[in-house]
Amino acid sequence: MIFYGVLFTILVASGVNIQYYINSYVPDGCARIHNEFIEKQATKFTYADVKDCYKSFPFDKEVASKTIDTLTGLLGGFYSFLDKAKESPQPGFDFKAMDLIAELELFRNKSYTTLYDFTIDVGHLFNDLKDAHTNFKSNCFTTFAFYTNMTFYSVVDNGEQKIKVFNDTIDRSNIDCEVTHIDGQKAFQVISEYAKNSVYASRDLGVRFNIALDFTSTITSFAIRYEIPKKPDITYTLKCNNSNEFEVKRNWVAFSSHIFLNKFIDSKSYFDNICNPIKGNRQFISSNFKFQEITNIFNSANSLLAEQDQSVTRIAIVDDFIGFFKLEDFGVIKILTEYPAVLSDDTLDKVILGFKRLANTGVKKVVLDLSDNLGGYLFLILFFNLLLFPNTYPSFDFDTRISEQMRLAITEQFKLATRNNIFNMKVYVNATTHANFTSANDFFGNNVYTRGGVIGNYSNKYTVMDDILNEISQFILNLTTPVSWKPENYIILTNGLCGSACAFIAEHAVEFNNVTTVAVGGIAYNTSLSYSSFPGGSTVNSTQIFESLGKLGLLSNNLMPKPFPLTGMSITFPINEMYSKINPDEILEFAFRPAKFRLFYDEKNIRNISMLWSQAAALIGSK
Ligand SMILES: *[C@@H]1O[C@H](CO)[C@@H](O)[C@H](O)[C@H]1NC(C)=O
Ligand SMILES: *[C@@H]1O[C@H](CO)[C@@H](O)[C@H](O)[C@H]1NC(C)=O
Ligand SMILES: *[C@@H]1O[C@H](CO)[C@@H](O)[C@H](O)[C@H]1NC(C)=O
Ligand SMILES: *[C@@H]1O[C@H](CO)[C@@H](O)[C@H](O)[C@H]1NC(C)=O
Ligand SMILES: *[C@@H]1O[C@H](CO)[C@@H](O)[C@H](O)[C@H]1NC(C)=O
Ligand SMILES: *[C@@H]1O[C@H](CO)[C@@H](O)[C@H](O)[C@H]1NC(C)=O
Ligand SMILES: *[C@@H]1O[C@H](CO)[C@@H](O)[C@H](O)[C@H]1NC(C)=O
Ligand SMILES: *[C@@H]1O[C@H](CO)[C@@H](O)[C@H](O)[C@H]1NC(C)=O
Ligand SMILES: *[C@@H]1O[C@H](CO)[C@@H](O)[C@H](O)[C@H]1NC(C)=O
Ligand SMILES: *[C@@H]1O[C@H](CO)[C@@H](O)[C@H](O)[C@H]1NC(C)=O
Ligand SMILES: *[C@@H]1O[C@H](CO)[C@@H](O)[C@H](O)[C@H]1NC(C)=O
Ligand SMILES: CC(=O)N[C@H]1CO[C@H](CO)[C@@H](O)[C@@H]1O
Repeated sequence: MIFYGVLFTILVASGVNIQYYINSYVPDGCARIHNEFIEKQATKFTYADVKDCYKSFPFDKEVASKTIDTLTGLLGGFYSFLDKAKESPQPGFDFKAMDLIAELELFRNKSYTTLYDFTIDVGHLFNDLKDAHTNFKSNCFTTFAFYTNMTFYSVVDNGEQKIKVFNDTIDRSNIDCEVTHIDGQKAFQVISEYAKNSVYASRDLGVRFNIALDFTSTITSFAIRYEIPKKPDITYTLKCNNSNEFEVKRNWVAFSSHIFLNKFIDSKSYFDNICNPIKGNRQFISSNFKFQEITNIFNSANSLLAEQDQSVTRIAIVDDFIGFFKLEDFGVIKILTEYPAVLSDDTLDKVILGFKRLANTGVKKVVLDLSDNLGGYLFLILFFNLLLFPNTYPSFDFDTRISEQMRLAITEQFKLATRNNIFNMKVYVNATTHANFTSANDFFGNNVYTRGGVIGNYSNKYTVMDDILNEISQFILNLTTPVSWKPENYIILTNGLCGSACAFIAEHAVEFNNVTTVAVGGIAYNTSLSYSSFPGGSTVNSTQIFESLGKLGLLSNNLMPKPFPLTGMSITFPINEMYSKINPDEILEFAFRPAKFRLFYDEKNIRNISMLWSQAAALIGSK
C-alpha cells in the first residue's frame, strides 16, 4: 500500500551535530558541563551549570527582530487558526484568545538580557494558545531536562483533592505519602497553577492538570521540565502514614544524553552546533528519544502491566504501537500512538491479527484506551476508523485559510506538481462531490467567513480521496471479516491527553457512531473533562514550509517569509481546519467535548491499570 504521509501529531525535534573535541578550558557553564562530561562521564549536571550555559548567549536585537519577521510571516501566510484564535473560548475551555501577530509585534520593542529570556518569552506567548500543535522552539534550550527524582499523582479523598508521591527514586519510603505543600504553598494549588500557566497541551484545564502530573508522556510536566525552574531547589512537605509532616528539599538536576553532550566543548561551540548549526549538518532527534534517555521511562504495551498480572491475558502486542488484552468478560485495545516507528503492510497485518484474536475470545465489550497518545499519520486514522466502524465514513471535512501566500503556493504547486510538497492539494477531493480538484481555483472556491472579527477567504471543503479509502478497506477485507462489535459495545477511556490523530479517532467514534466516552482524572470540582485534545488539522513545521516553498521557486518571493536568523529555531502549527460532522460549521479544535462519564485516580488504579479498565468496562451500556 502507499502510505499517505500527512501528519496529525506533535513530534518535537531538536538538532544535534557532528562530534568534535578540543581539549581546552573556558570558564563558562557550557564548558563546565563539557568538562564534567569528559572527566566523569557525567550526564547529570547542576542547575547552576545549565543556567549559566543557557544564559551565556546575549540578547541580540537584530536576531530578535528577524525572528519576529519570520514568525509573523509564517503565521500570517499559513497558520489555519490565525483569526479563529482571536475568538474567546467556549465554556469549558481555558486559553488566551489573541491576535498572535499583534502580540508578536509587541516583542519588537522589548529588551532582554539574554537570548534565552527572549526565546522563552516568545515560546510562552505561543503556549498561551494552549494548542500542542502550535509551538515555537529553539534547539538551543531543549538540551537538558530538569528533574527532582519524584513523580506525583492526585486522588480525591472525601471530596478533597490531594497530591501524592507516585515514585521517589531517592527515598522510596516517601512513595504514596501525601504532598501537602510545595515551597510552602498548598500542593494542589501549586500543581493547578502550573497546569494553568505552564502546561500547554490542552485547551481544557482539567486535562492540563492531568498532564502536569503525567510522567509517561514526552510533554513538559510538573516533575520533568525543559525550562530552567525559577530556583535551584524545591521543598516538598510530606505527610506519611498519618504521622507528622516533614520537609524534603530537593535540588533540580539537569539531565542530558551523550548525543547532545558530544556536540560542544564551550558556549561558542554550543551556539554554533546546537543553536545555529550549519545547514546540511543537522540531524534531528525526537524529544521522545531524549526523554527516554533521560528517565528511562517509556510507553510500551508490554510494560503497561506493572507485574505479571494474573487478571489480564495478553492477546497480542505490536510493541510501541498497540496492545490487545482480555480481562474478566471484556477486551481492551490500547493504542499508544498513530506514529509507530515502522509503518508497513506487515505492521498492519499484525494489528488486524490482534483484532481477530481478541474477537475470537468472544468478548462482547471493548475498552478502547487512548490515554497518553500524541497522534501520528492521517493514514492510520483512516485505517483505524475503517477497521472499527466499516459502516461510517472515516473522515471529517477540512478546509484551508486562503491568504495571499497560501493562494500563491497552492497555485504554483498545481502547475509544477513537485513531489512531497505540503501545498499539494491533489491528495484531497471536493467534500461535496468527491471529485478531484482539477485546478487551483476548484480548490479555492469562494467561501468567505468572518472569524475573530476578520473577513477571510477559505477554500472549498475537502476530504480524503475515495481511492485511498477503498485501498485501505480492501486491505482490511483481504485479511479479516468486519469486526463483530457494534458501536455500543465500546467505551473510549482517556485521561484527555488523546491528541491530534488520536483526537480524530475519538471524535469520529463519538460523532459518527455514538460511542460512549469516559475521562479519568482532572480537577475534581470541575464536573466535566474532555476526552481528547488538539484535534487541530494536519500539522507542518517551518522546515517543511521552507522546503516546499523552495521546490516552487518561491523562497525569494517578496510575499514569503524569510528563514529564521538561527537555524535551530522552528515552529509548528496546523495548516488546515477540521469540521464537526454534527455541527458542520463548528471547528473541532475549538469545540469543548466533555466525556459522558468520569472516573478518578486512586491509590490502587494509578498503579494497576487493569482496575481502571474494569471501572471503564462497567460503564459500557449504562446510561
Ligand atoms: C519537520 O518535519 C519533518 C517531517 O515530519 C521532520 O522530518 C523534521 O525533523 C521536522 N523538523 C523540525 C525542525 O521539527
Ligand atoms: C515601538 O517603539 C517605537 C518607538 O518608541 C514606536 O513608534 C512603535 O509604535 C512601537 N511599536 C510597537 C509595536 O509597540
Ligand atoms: C520507581 O523508580 C524506580 C527506579 O527508576 C523503579 O525501579 C521502580 O519500579 C519505580 N517504582 C514505581 C512504583 O514505579
Ligand atoms: C535520579 O534519577 C535519575 C534518572 O532516573 C537517576 O539516574 C539517578 O540515579 C537518580 N538519583 C538518585 C540519587 O537516585
Ligand atoms: C509508611 O508505612 C509503610 C508501610 O506501612 C512503610 O513502608 C513506609 O516506610 C512508611 N513511610 C514512612 C515515611 O514512615
Ligand atoms: C490489579 O487489580 C486486579 C483486580 O483487582 C487484581 O486481580 C490484580 O491482582 C491486580 N494486579 C496487581 C499487579 O496488583
Ligand atoms: C465543490 O464543492 C462545493 C461545495 O462545497 C461546490 O460549490 C463546488 O462547485 C464544488 N467544486 C467542484 C469542482 O465540484
Ligand atoms: C483523481 O486523481 C487520482 C490521482 O491523483 C487518480 O488516480 C484518479 O483516477 C482521479 N479520479 C478521477 C475521477 O479522475
Ligand atoms: C479574498 O479573495 C478575493 C478574490 O481573490 C480577494 O479579492 C480578496 O482580497 C481576498 N480577501 C482577503 C481578506 O484575503
Ligand atoms: C487484496 O487481495 C487481492 C487478491 O489477492 C489482491 O490482488 C489485492 O492487491 C489485495 N489488496 C490489498 C489492498 O492488499
Ligand atoms: C446517535 O444518538 C443520537 C441521539 O441519541 C441519535 O439521534 C443519532 O441518530 C445517533 N447516531 C448514530 C450514528 O447512531
Ligand atoms: C469544564 C469546566 O467547567 N471547566 C472549568 C473548570 O474550572 C476552571 C477554573 O475554575 C474554569 O475556568 C473552567 O471553565
